[in-house]
Amino acid sequence: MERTMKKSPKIPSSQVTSESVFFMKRRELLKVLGVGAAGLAVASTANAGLFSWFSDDQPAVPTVPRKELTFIQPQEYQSSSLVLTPEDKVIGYNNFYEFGLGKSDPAENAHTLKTDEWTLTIEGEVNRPLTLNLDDINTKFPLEERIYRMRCVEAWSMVIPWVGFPLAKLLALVEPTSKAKYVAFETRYAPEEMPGQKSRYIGGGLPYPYVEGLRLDEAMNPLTLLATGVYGKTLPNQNGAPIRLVVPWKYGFKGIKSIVKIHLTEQMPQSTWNLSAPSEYGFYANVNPNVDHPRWSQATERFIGAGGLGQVTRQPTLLFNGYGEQVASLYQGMDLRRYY
Ligand SMILES: Nc1nc2c(c(=O)[nH]1)N[C@H]1C(S)=C(S)[C@@H](COP(=O)(O)O)O[C@H]1N2
Ligand SMILES: [Mo]
Repeated sequence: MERTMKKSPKIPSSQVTSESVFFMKRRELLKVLGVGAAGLAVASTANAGLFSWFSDDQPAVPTVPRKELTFIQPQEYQSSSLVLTPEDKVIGYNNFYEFGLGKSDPAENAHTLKTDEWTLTIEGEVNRPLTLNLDDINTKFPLEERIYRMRCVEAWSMVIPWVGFPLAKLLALVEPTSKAKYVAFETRYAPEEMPGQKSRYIGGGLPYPYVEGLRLDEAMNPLTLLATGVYGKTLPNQNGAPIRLVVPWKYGFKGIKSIVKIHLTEQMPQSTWNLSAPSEYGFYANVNPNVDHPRWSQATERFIGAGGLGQVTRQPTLLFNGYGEQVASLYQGMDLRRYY
């Protein structure tokens, strides 16, 4: 079989952290790394980069400027009934393991990712392979704002106003061949810019680059979005600049960030969380209140809204995250317990 994805050697699952368990405090982490209090002074010079990652007094975070976007607001994707998660939480509470495992790590650290030059290649089972540069990514497709629910497999959720374009429009340009059954995605691999790709302590021992996949019909569904912006501006790095996937009826880990490659294939592609813990994270990952994660219930979720820590809203999880009308037919006759 053709090998399309570059992968790190497989790490035994005993050494892999699972999405929600591994939250080491910086101090504990330094201990694990064998850096004692006395070692810190020395380490701070020798390992300035590493030390600044875990230092308790955070330096000022350089922010990458975000540009205002121009977009339409189709009525069907605006919602009067959904309460938006405030912008500071959408861009401050993230999962992006390439920059660390804590929820604030991506916002603090993702500025090291260079996004001023970028190429996105679409290849494989297509008649017209294509490489887009950053300008193409930002201007080739008319942008829409879409307010979507976002449900992380860790049982928290947000409502996010993305800006982007349907993946189907890009796929139409490259013309999938009759052999194309799946679409594989790959995040940029640049260990010098993404320290989690270099260190298991930072990146949780996942195989990198992060990869994901969809069935072709899922990829063609009108809800499936390539997002280039959020809250009216270009994406901050921590949310997956310059372009990331959004599949609102699936768990958040399907929404691969900072994509450089899209590869159409005949075979079901691999996906990072499935590779690291196959019994916990499936290929389909459809949001489903009736199929629990082996270690926690998926029946309810913690909505991240305007309130502080004391005002947590627990709400029922919705089948297909509330998008059943648009997507349930894709899974007709499939046992969703088996194909989790
Ligand atoms: N490359 C990459 N993409 C990723 C992740 C990651 O660690 N690396 N985390 C995923 C997970 S678990 C979630 S919940 C969403 C979070 O997206 P957000 O931070 O924009 O809310 O990104 C997904 N995409
Ligand atoms: Mo997630």
